[in-house]
Amino acid sequence: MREKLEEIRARASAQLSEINADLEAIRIKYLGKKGELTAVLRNMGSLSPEERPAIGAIANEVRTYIENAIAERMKEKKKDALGEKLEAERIDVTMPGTAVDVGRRHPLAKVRKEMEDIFIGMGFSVVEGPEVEYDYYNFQALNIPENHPARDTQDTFYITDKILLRSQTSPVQVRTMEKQKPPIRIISPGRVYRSDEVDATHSPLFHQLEGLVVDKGITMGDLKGMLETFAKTMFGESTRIRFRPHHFPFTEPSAEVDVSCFSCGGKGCRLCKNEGWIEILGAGMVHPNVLRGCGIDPEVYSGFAFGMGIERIVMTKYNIDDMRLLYENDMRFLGQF
Ligand code: 2U9
Repeated sequence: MREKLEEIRARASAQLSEINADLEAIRIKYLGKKGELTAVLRNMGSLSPEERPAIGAIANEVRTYIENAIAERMKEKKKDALGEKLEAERIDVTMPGTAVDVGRRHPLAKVRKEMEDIFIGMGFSVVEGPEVEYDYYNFQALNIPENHPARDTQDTFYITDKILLRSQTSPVQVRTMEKQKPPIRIISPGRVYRSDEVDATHSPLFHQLEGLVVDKGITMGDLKGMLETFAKTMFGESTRIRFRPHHFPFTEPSAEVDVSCFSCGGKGCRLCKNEGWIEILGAGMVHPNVLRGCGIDPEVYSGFAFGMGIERIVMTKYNIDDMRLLYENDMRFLGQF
């Protein structure tokens, strides 16, 4: 039996030293319930009482030997596996990386935010409102009754006789005046709609930013000073502004406002079409009819309002000659801003 045990130890040892030794199979083969060593131990009963302790000691020693050898090999295998993993996952930090496409704001959103920040800095609040509006808020409350010619230049999309897509963001100011007593100092940016054919300078959907200030003693001088500050912040410190008389139904007096060309400084160039000036917005003193209609007494309060197309500002600022580029979502174009 002694020889049998030694033979088992030698065989197990040889098998365990093979490179691809299946450790679990070896464990079962020798130490498992039906294993060879277990079988030997089970036969101990056939030995004489004198022989038993010595053989038992050897059997235990062989068991410990095999157990330790298996544990040892297991450790080695784990170490090898880790080494292989590290080798396989080795990173060459000198290889050029894969560039990640970083998103950015659309130029319309970027300029809108820039404009909002300038007005917020001057104490304005940003107010938004519905794009689907009542005829009343879009036209009548703005001193544009039925059959007024301004309804042609601001023709929009009708949902019913009385409900339409707003052609300007002015309804937001009307709603604010109805709800809130002066002082009022708000801007309302957002989408507006016009029944226009698409071309390089027109789109049935575009964006406006309008502003309104109502308080006691507001004058055209306040409007001019505020717009000058806006123009200098938006287009550069050396920018000047100029008012040209105009007519809007909702303001009186009204003006169209130009900024000195920020490309040539006013001398005349391609950007300003040799004018030296670029038209950027319309403005005026809020018409008394409009104030009265919103429950504000024009004998006590006065106000100014202005409106500008955000597309026009973006196109001027970045020298873009076709408005459609702003809506086509071509990354080759948008990636430049
Ligand atoms: C209220 C009273 C008056 C807003 C104004 C303009 C002048 C103007 C145009 C600019 C280019 C529209 O996008 S555009 O085509 N807007 O010229 N807008 S004054 O006047 C208001 C607004 C609200 C209650």
